[in-house]
Amino acid sequence: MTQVDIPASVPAQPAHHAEAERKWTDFFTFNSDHKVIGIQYLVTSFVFYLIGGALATAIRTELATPPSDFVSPDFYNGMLTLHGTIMIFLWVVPAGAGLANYLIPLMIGAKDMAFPKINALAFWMIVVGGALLLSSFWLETPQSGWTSYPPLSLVSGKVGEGIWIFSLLILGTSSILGALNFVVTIIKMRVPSMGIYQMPLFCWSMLAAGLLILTGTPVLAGALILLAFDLLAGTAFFNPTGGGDPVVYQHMFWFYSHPAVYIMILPLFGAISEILPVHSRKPIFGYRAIAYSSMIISFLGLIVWAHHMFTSGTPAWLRMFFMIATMIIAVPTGIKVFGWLATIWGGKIQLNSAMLFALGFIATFVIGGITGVMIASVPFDIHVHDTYFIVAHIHYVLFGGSVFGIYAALYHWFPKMTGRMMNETWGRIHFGLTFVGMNLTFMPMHELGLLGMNRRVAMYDPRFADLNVLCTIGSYILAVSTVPFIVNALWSWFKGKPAGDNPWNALTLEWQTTSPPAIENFEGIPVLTTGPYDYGKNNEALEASSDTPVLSS
Ligand code: HEM
Ligand SMILES: [Cu+2]
Repeated sequence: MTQVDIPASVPAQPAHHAEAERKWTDFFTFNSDHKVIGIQYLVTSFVFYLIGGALATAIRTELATPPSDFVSPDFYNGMLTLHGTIMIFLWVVPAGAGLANYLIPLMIGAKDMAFPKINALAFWMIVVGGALLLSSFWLETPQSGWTSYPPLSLVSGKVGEGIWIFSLLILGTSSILGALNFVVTIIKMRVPSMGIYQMPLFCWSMLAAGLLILTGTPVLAGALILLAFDLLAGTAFFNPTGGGDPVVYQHMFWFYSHPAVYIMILPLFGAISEILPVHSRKPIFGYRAIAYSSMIISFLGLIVWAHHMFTSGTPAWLRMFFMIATMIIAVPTGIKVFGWLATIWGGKIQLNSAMLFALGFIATFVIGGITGVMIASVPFDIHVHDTYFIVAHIHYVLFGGSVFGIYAALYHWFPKMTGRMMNETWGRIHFGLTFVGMNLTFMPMHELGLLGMNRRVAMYDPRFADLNVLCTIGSYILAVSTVPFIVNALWSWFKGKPAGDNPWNALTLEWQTTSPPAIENFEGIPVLTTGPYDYGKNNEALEASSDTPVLSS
């Protein structure tokens, strides 16, 4: 990164210290401060993670033995549908939005998001959509999985399916409103001294994710509205008994839902790009390559959806196109991974909890990426389609790529958000249990899939029993692993060691204000005096003391 010239005169701004301190009750109101909203998103999505995780544990308990004996088959389908839906739409996507809300204005030196009220609205829509979805437990559970393919979804119960559709429409709208805010804020509200190439990589990845949300989500909304008409008004867009085409639904659904994996992972790619340089005290390797690769991933992500439909009667020539396009995504992703490895290579690595989770993120995500290239290959996919190999792949990508990344980000930015440090010993225990539990749960599923165990089943052939026991033990370890995190987070929030403003000696702007930041973030307009990743470059003093100011106000 190059040094940025300091403008000769900076307009004076009144100080904001006079404003009142934050009250805990603020978190239960329609508050438009992006920091409150960020924490609201993070806490709410974590609660949904616990609910989705409890369902996963129940699913694995059913699958511990071959017969279907723990819950009724209908309830099993309901749990499966809700587990997938909650994990994706109420945990990973909103957790990314929470990080973005908290960090973007701080990282670019802005006072708030571009549209603060819309921002608050987007958050509260998550609560409404989530509550609506959970109400299905008391009314009727949706039965047709998180993909809700017709014709099954048109015959498996109007109430449950209707709840599922409307809750997803609310969550999708929330996501669009959030993305609008991220994109406009990043483009319009950077401090004058921050050019697009002085922007932290997290902002680049949110720009890419935001554009993807704005392109893909309306198509999902279209599919859901048409599905609602078929379900409730007797039209036949997708209903084959009336002449509709169910495959059109699959196209529309995956046009959103394939990019959705990048919507989930891009924010965490960004977070990892922030965390690695700080905790290895080295500049990021290949800033522009990592920034552009986010944009390329987001474009390619939009043109590969039909790899989910290799077995839905897709003609061979079209399969070739989608196979090659899918495999090409491995290139920009590989650029990121090699950039990260080159960043930590030879660095002064601090193996704290944030860094452990970041390294766990890379390790597990790479495994999911490799199985991704395998199933992108048409002949292999035809063999493992709808088996546990796919379940293993989804979870390596989404657990490895999302959950590890979210935890890494929470440990890294917790001191900024609360002004206190988290306990490292408990953090390491949390990491160890999560890493072992995750691999024990999902690694055997690769073999189960190759042996031919179907996904989405409550009972199976007894020859699969041993491997399933391993998966179930792993899932119990995962359930237990959240306990040290919850205890640590709550305890540290109130009683943890005070963190100071910049405990990691980081260079990005969010660390150059108080922890937690004042209501309008900075006193005056911050001015950049160093690039975001200039560790060990022209500021030796920074390495020595945490209080060296790197910006003036
Ligand atoms: C907490 C640990 C987790 C466990 C033990 C777990 C376990 C499972 C199991 C057993 C299934 C059923 C597979 C089947 O029978 O078809 C499943 C499905 C699914 N899981 Fe998880 N899961 C976990 C976390 C997650 C996370 C974090 C995500 C996403 C962010 C996720 C996303 C999904 C999705 C989308 C499906 C549906 C797959 C399908 O449609 O076949 N899971 N999970
Ligand atoms: Cu896909």
